[in-house]
Formats: sequence, structure tokens, C-alpha cells
Amino acid sequence: MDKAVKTSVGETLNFVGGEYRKSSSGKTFDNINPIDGSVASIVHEADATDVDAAVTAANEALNGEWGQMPLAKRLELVAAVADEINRRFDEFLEAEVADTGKPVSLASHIDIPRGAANFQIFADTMKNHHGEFYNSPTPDGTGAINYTSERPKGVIAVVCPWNLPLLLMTWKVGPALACGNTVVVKPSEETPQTASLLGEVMNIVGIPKGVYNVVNGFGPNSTGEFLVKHPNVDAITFTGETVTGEAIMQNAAVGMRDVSFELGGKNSSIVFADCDMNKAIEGTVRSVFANCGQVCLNTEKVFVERLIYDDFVARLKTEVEKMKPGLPGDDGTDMGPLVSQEHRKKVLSYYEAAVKEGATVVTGGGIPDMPDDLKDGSWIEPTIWTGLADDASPIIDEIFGPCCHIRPFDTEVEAIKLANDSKYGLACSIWTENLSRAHRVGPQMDVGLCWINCWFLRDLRTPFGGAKQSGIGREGGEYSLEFYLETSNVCVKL
Ligand code: NAD
Ligand code: 6OD
Repeated sequence: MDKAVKTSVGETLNFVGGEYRKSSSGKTFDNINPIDGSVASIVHEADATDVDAAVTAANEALNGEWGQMPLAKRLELVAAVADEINRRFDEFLEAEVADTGKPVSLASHIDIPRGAANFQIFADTMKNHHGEFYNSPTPDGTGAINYTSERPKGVIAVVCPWNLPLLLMTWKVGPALACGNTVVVKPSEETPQTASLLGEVMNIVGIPKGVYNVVNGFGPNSTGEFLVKHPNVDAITFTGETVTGEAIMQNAAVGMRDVSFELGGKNSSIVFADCDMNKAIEGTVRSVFANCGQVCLNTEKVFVERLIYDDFVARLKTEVEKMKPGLPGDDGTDMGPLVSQEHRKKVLSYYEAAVKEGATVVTGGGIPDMPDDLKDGSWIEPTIWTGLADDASPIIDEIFGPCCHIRPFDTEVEAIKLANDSKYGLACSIWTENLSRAHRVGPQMDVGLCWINCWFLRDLRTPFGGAKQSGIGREGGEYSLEFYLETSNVCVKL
């Protein structure tokens, strides 16, 4: 990819019934490139009429060719979407990088490959999926058989965040389509381009019109709210902030629509003195700072056993100070900007709060000095703090930026208690070479995902999701199918 910042400004249209459409109101908004504040694309904002057209198209497709299509053919098309994304890899990469500013090295290893894999894995999962069968005794001795029958749930609203736009959207659209549903996707207003581009892929592959629809816009009193309130939406899958999940859930309650929620986190790492220090440092650098701290799974609280605490803090500081922010395509770049100026304001408010609440700033804490052509980007320094109280706001709240607090602990019991002390329960990482400790501590973590001696290592068949206020339900493999299929029991008296 070109090393220069993308300068050509295109339009991001809605995709309804297999066609690209401008908004019926004529309203547009700017999609800003966070690298330099330039306009990456002009986005057409879908109003209630446009949302209604998308939901209607999705309903018609359910009752048309898509609904009648044999499973084998459907899965062949879903797998073909994966192949076509891979064929157009560079276009997806360019769009994702322009919207997010993330390094090409990251997007080309995680975002785009996973965008494709999410279709292939669920085509495979659905191919191997089977129902249940029971031979049941009856009082008269003749018996009965029971078997499950499954059908698509219907029209699924897919509401997405901006941090891993293609990955997180396809993580829902892949299984939804494999199960025979149709979707209306509402990408984040910050990162709309790859969802729109996926419409071209759907048409080229031959996915029937109306199966995949995209409506662009904002959340409250805008496209997102119109979509989740639409009475002909059968279920809602959402990834984003917990407070947004609460608002969506209230709307989902009307008509008793099912929800699948992947929400916020405040994730911990526990580093025991018996860890492999090199692995723990390398893993912690990734788990705190990957994607400029904008992964829901990122670590923001690090607990380190006192015996190795000083050494750990010093070594992490050395590694973090080597990190280089810069243009996405430059070889040396290992950190992009935050997604927007607005998000930077939020993260900086925590940088200020940390100092006010008594933190020692080990490194970072502000805005890096960038060259003139990048000054309008949303750059921020990777930051480490120590010395905060357990109830300080940067310890309690999800910040979603490249920062962490490091605190010492003395016993295993204390570390588990500190790490679990949160209203969130998404993920954690444990660093230890002691096998017994690993198996003892792992299951005690009050989270949906516990990594031992690793972070963000994914097998797409495993359950993914959060405990407490980090989510409702699980995604991945058969867990996704559970949400996207309506299961009935058929009981036959013999
Ligand atoms: P957000 O909640 O602000 O927005 C997510 C989406 O919801 C956007 O498309 C937005 O337009 C839409 N939206 C907002 N209000 C709405 C409403 N009232 N009705 C319908 N739609 C509405 O989240 P974000 O800032 O885009 O993403 C960051 C957050 O997402 C963080 O909290 C992060 O932890 C979380 N996240 C969680 C996971 C996970 O797997 N648990 C993954 C990624 C991000
Ligand atoms: O890897 C995944 O499947 C996934 N859902 C990752 C979520 C990352 C959150 O930002």
C-alpha cells in the first residue's frame, strides 16, 4: 500500500436491496481520517425511510430466493464471500486504514484476514452442525421420538463499533448468513467504508439482493435507533459500549426481540514472579497497546507480584518508549492514532484525572510531537502509571486508550480479588510458568475469556463474550449458531 495518507475523497453510500443508494434526505457527514484530520469519505446518512427500505428488502429476501435456497448452495456462497474479500484484500485494507489510521502491519495481519475467515469458519461450522434426537419412553409403552428443527431467526440488526470495523461486523454477518438470516448492518459513523465495500462483494459472489444491507449514520435519534426500533427486525446483535447496550436493550424489549451483546471491559493482567519475564513483557506490551489501546480485550490494569515489580515496571517502560507512532504504511510504525479527536479528548481526560488522583507517570501522559502534516491527527502517547488507589477513576472506568496502571501484590488470593474487582468481566491474562497455579487461577477469574501466557490468541470455535456488564451471550462456533437459529422441538408419538 502507498505510504502516503489517502487523499482522494469518495462517497460512502448505503447499500439496500443490492443497490448503492444516497440518503433520501440528502443528508451527509464527513468521515475523518484520524491520521491527519483529512476527509476520508462523505457518508450518506440513512433516515427512518432509508432504514425502513433496508428492513423491507431484508424481509423480502427472507421470503424469496434466499429463504428457498438449499443449505449447500447457501454455504457455498457464504464461503465465496471469504474468497472474494481475500481477492480484494488491498481495497479492504486501504479503506480500513483510511477510516481507523491503524498500522498496515496490524490491519493486514488481523482485521482483513479475520474479515474473510469469519465467513469461511461459519460456512464450515454450519456444514457440520447437527440437531438433537431423543427416543422417549411413554406411559403406554409405544414411545415417542423428539428431534430439533431449526430455521433462521429472520432479519437481524447488526450494530457495530469502530475499533475493528470489518472484523467485528463480519463476526456477526458470517454466522447470520450461514444460518439463513438476512441482515441490516449499521457500521460505526467513524468507520463506515468496509461495510459499504462488502456490498460489492455480496453482489459479485451472487448473494441474492436484500440479504446484506447497510445503513449509515449515528446512534441516538439517528440510523442506529431507527434500526433497533424497527418492528420488523427480529433480533439485534450489538458490539459497543455498555451504556449503548442498555439503550438498545430497552428498545429490544418492545416486541421481545432477542439480543446478543459484546460490551465494554476493564481487563486485568496478573504477572506472577514465576512467569517467564520476557514473554510477560512482550505479551503485556501487546495486550495494553495493540491498536492504540482500542481493543475491548486490551489490558488496562496490570498486577505484578512484588518480588519482580520494580524490574517489570522498568522493563515495560523501556519497551513502551521504543514504540513509534507514524504513518500506517511506514515500516517502523507500530502505533496509529486514536480513532477521533472526540475519543482523544475522553482518553486525555483520564490522563489528567490520573495525575490529579495521585498517579506517578512512569512514561507518556500527553500528546506526542508529530510532524506538521500529521498535527491534526488524533495522536496520543502510550502511557504507564503507578501509585493510584484501587478506587481511582482510571482504575475503575474503561478508558479505551493506550495506557495501563501497574500495581504490586503479595499473594495469589489478593491478585485474584483485585483483578475481579470490576463491574466488567470481559478478559484477563495470567502470566506464570507454574502449571498448577495456571489451572488454579484461570477458572477463578470472573471473565468470559482468560488467557494464560498469551493474549488475543483465538480459535474461532470457542465461546467469546463477557461476564457481568461486559455482555450477554457468547459468540463463536456453535455459540453463534445458537443465537442466529430459532430451534423447535418436534415430538412424534409412535
Ligand atoms: P458505541 O456504543 O458508542 O457505538 C457502537 C455502535 O452503536 C455505533 O454504530 C453507534 O452509532 C451505535 N449506537 C450508539 N447509540 C445507539 C443507540 N441508542 N441505538 C442504536 N445504536 C446506537 O461504541 P464505540 O465507541 O463504537 O466502541 C467502543 C466500545 O465498544 C468500547 O466500550 C468497547 O469496549 C466496546 N467493544 C466491545 C467489544 C466486545 O467484544 N466486548 C468489542 C469491541 C468494542
Ligand atoms: O476476535 C474476535 O472474534 C473478537 N470478537 C474480538 C473482539 C475484539 C474487541 O475489540
